Order: sequence, then C-alpha cells, then structure tokens
Amino acid sequence: MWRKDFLLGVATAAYQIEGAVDEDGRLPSIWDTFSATPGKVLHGDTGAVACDHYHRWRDDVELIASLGVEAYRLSIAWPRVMDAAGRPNETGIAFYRNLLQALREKGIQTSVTLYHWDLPQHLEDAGGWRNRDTAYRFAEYADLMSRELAGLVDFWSTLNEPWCSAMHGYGTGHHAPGRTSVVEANQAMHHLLLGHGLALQALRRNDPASQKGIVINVGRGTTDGDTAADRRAAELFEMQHNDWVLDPLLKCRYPAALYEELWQDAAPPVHDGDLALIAAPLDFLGINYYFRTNVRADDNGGYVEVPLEGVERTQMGWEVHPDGLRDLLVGFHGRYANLPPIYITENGMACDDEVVDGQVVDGQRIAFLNRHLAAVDQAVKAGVDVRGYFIWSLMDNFEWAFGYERRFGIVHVDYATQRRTVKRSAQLVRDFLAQRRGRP
Ligand code: PNW
Repeated sequence: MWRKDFLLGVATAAYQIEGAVDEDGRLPSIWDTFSATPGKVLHGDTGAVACDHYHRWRDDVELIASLGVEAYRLSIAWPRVMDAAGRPNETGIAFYRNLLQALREKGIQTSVTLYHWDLPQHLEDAGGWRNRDTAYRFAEYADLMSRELAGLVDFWSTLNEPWCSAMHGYGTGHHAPGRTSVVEANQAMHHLLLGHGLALQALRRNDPASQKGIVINVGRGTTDGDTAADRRAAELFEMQHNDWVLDPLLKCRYPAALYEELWQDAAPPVHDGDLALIAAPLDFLGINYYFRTNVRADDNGGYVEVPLEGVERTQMGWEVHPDGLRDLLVGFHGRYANLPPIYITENGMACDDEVVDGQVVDGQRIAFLNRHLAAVDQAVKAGVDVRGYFIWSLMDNFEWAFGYERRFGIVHVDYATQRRTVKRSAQLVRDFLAQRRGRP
C-alpha cells in the first residue's frame, strides 16, 4: 500500500508552455536562438507561443486543480526574471509570485525548478556552461529567486537533467546551444554541478523551510549480447548516464572508470573545493525516467545502441520498460548509503493523441502510467524511500527538438485555438488518489 503522504503531481517547464518570449522584458534564451535555426527543430517549431500559458495561467491553475493533483512542478525562466546586468525584472518575478500564490490558494504543493534548459543567450555568448563564470551567475539567480519567492515553494530543484544540458547541449548538439564536443560536454557538466552546489547554499540561506534538491534523468542500459565485453558495455552505459552525475553528488568524486575508459582527453575541469560544494547534502533527489536502452560493445571499448525488435515503443520510439525504473531505484539504494528521499519528478509517454467527439482515449498512456506506478511500488517494497510521482506532462507542449508533433500531456492542447481537452488518462490521477486514501 502507498504511504498516505505519497505525493501525486503533474509537471511542465517554462519554455515548453509559456510562449510570450519577448514580453515584459524577457531576454532571449538559447532555445529561442536554437529553435529559430533552420534544421534544429522538427517542422521549424519554436516556443514563441507554445501553450500561451503566460497569458492563460489563471485558467491553467483551475485546470490543474480540477484534475485533483496534489502537486505541480514548474520551472522559472531565468531570462524572464533578470536583465543582462543581473538586475531583477519585477514584472517577470511577479508572474511567478502570482502563479505560486494561486497554486497555494488551491492547496496544491509547488515544486520549482530553477534551470530547465533556457539559459539567457547573453550568457551563452560569454561561453555558456563551458565557462566557469556561468555557475556563479546561476548562484546569483538562485539567490534572487529564493529571496523573492521564499515561503511559496515547497520543493526547490536547482537543475533539471544536467546530463541532457551537458550531453545534448554541448556533446551531441541535439539541444541548444547545439555544440558538439566531448570536451565541452565535460566542462558543461562540471560547471552545471558547481552551479548546483552554489545555488543550494543560496536556497538554504534564504528559504530554510523548503525542501531542496536536484532533478536528474537516469538511463537503464542492458545488453542482449552474451560476451563479457557486451556486459561491460551495459555497465559503461549506466556509468555514463547515471554515475557521472550521481557519484559527484553523493560520493564526492567522478567515477574513475569514466576517466579510464571513456573520457581519455576530456576530463572535467575540477578546482580544489568544487566536489565538496557539489556533494553538499540534499533534502531530496528528483528522478526522471523514460526508457531502457539495449547496448553492445563497440570496437573501441565503448558501447553502441542496438535497438531491440518486437518491444512496445512510444511515439518517441522509446521502449516501454517499467522494470527499468524499479531496477535503477533498487540499484541506487544499494550503491549510495546516503541516497536522499526520492521523488519521481518525470515519467510519462508521447502518444499520437487525437480529439474524437470531444474525447481523447489514450489507453496506451493509462497502461504506461499504471505499470510505472507499480514499478515504483515494487521499489518501495524493496526498501527504497520514494515519496512522490509527477506525470510528464500536465499538457501537450513544445517537446524540444521534436516541436509540437510529440504529445506527452494528460491534457490535449489544440494549438490553433489553445483549447485544452482533458484526456482519459487524467482520470488515473483520481483513481490513484482514491486508492491511496482508501475508499470509505
Ligand atoms: C525530459 N533523451 O527530457 C525533459 O525534462 C522534459 O522537458 C521533456 O519534455 C521530457 O523529458 C520528454 O522528453 C528528455 O533523449 C529529453 O534521453 C531527451 C531524453 C531524455 C529526457
């Protein structure tokens, strides 16, 4: 049975829903630049309008409340709340204060991420996350937000998925700013984590009553190969995705095997004292889980993805694999003696949903969510302290490099009219809470 305070919520991120990218003094972000660059985002979509949440936030708060969820995870757009000289933008700050107050009044707990990928473009022009200075700018931003919004936030997260920011932003180039260098990805990861450590200090100083943590994405890697090299490939995959981030946070060091087997000429730029800052205690760890990757050994001592045939996949092409979530949680519990309480801060799937007769019957998503909740329950029974689960996402939105073609919402958005239609999967929230609370 679920603990009575197991939190059920829905999640979004600023650039994916807000739109209004040049209103009220918002500065350009790296995602404005990237999405305006031909060939980077499917169909040339951008977040310029998105779900128009910046104008429709009052209705969206009513919508969230109508779903019955207990918590809402959102992110703050850094370029909305500070100008290029680092001075506060009062109009931008007021937007978030009003939003958080409205959620409070509805009794909805608030989980706020400071950085969900929308770096101010002027900071990228100065080197972005390759530049150590960006970590200090991020700490100033965290300091300002936690002074302005103290008391309105239940859960602060410094970063969303530093692995994606570092690897997709600076390594593969699939995300903004679209750079492609393993050396730069290592620089970016280290400066992101340093920024996290510095921001955590500011949050503790300014808003002591809140819970503070970080949100990471985790990857399950397994192999269908039967050689020792294939098994090592699967280990390397998980080291590269999970330990790269979790070891500095929880063990105060980067994994030695990554230096030896994958990085060679690309070590992170660590200064004395950095790791102690990065490894400061967390009140919670946010985990985003989506899929499993099948790998085999390549010819250079690394790994290569070999997609499995005949498995269920989502609209993203990602394999549906709930056991991976359970196995990762149980594995972290064994590996890290100081593992903080965990919230699943994102889990969900993209379906090709359509509105038919005013309804969206997304049966595949309902099954997906139920099976992943069951996997969490198994991890809890194995001793892992998981305290909540947030569905990605509240509503269909700008899915980064895939634009509007991928729909993750439990609420459908018709982008031509901005009409929201609650999907069948949203009913799952009520069913789950009724079950957790125990029917009278
Ligand atoms: C996460 N991958 O991104 C983000 O936090 C969300 O903003 C996003 O909408 C959601 O997952 C769905 O994609 C990811 O390629 C992006 O492994 C890419 C990957 C994983 C997560």
